[in-house]
Amino acid sequence: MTETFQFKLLATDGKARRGEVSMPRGTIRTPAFMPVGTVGTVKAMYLDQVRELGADIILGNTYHLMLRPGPERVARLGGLHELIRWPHPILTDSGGFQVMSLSGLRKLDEQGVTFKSHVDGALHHMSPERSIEIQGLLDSDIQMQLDECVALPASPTEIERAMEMSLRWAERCKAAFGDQPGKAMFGIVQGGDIPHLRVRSAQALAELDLKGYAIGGLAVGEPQEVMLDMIDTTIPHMPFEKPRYLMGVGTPDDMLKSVARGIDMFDCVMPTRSGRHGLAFTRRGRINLRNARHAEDMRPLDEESNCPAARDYSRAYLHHLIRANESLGGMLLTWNNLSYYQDLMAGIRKAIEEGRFADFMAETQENWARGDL
Ligand code: PRF
Repeated sequence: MTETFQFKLLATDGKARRGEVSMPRGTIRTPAFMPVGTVGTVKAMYLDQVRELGADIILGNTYHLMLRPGPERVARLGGLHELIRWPHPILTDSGGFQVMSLSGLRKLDEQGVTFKSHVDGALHHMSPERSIEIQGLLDSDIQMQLDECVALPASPTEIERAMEMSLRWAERCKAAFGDQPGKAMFGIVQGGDIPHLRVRSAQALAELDLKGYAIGGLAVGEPQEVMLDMIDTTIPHMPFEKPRYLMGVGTPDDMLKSVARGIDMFDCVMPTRSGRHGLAFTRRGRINLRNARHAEDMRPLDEESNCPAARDYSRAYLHHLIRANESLGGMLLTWNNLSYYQDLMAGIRKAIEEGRFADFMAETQENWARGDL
């Protein structure tokens, strides 16, 4: 642990990187997967479990927490870490993306975004400065700039306008954040699926000399190939010595392919949300526990896993729990999925350290392709 926010590269293997992001609340081993704890809970999990599975950091959402329980209240209660009993680092997303995907009415202009709460319908305004103020009240360790993420497909004019405004918002967020040595504010590269806009965004953000950088605006409706092309286009223009975070990604396959291109951090609702809906991620690919073929299958998901949810419970029971809409079904599958995601990241880190990332990636993909046990 350190007094100041730092990123150290420990090893590289091709473009893949093994590193450590250190800050007063702890060290994040990268490549890292950050479980999503939108409203101050990683749904269906105890945070002690989340920690035990190997998470060094979790994510929270400015949008949700500003509506309920409210940032000033969280601050009075001692901050988010204290409230939710997670003393390790927390990254908060700025709110722009969630406003786009969740709130009804919204108006977006240079000043910020006006939106209608999905909780009680009240009107709220969020400027870049207010987003940073809220993230400060939450006492977030890694704060994200306010940005505008455009869903694809979109017109070049629209993508460029949103990207340029996000750049101006990055400057305002940087000024609002000021000098906080133990924390970080990350910029977010936008630019949709247009290479020269991605380059422009990455270069302009690099000049702001922020402590880390995210790639946003991907996994928003485009094919995986386009996403990977945009990562390849963007990364050469991002500072080598700073952490790179691919927002809202992804599947295990997305993560392997992105690590191979130089990404250090990920977050995604996939393991948690799809777990609650009956989908299990395993060494041998995905298993949909809703499917009738599991109804009398007494085998566990994966007897070789060290996660009890994967090793000790029958598929027949998991199928029953999911079909009956029982909370334990979602709890067990979320546990299995987060365990799978964290084990995958641990495997990736070890492979990079040992200079065999390409082989690890090929073997992992072969196992998925072989299909269920
Ligand atoms: N911006 C922000 N959060 C995000 C995204 C973005 O573009 C994405 C896109 N995949 C996920 N979360 N602020």
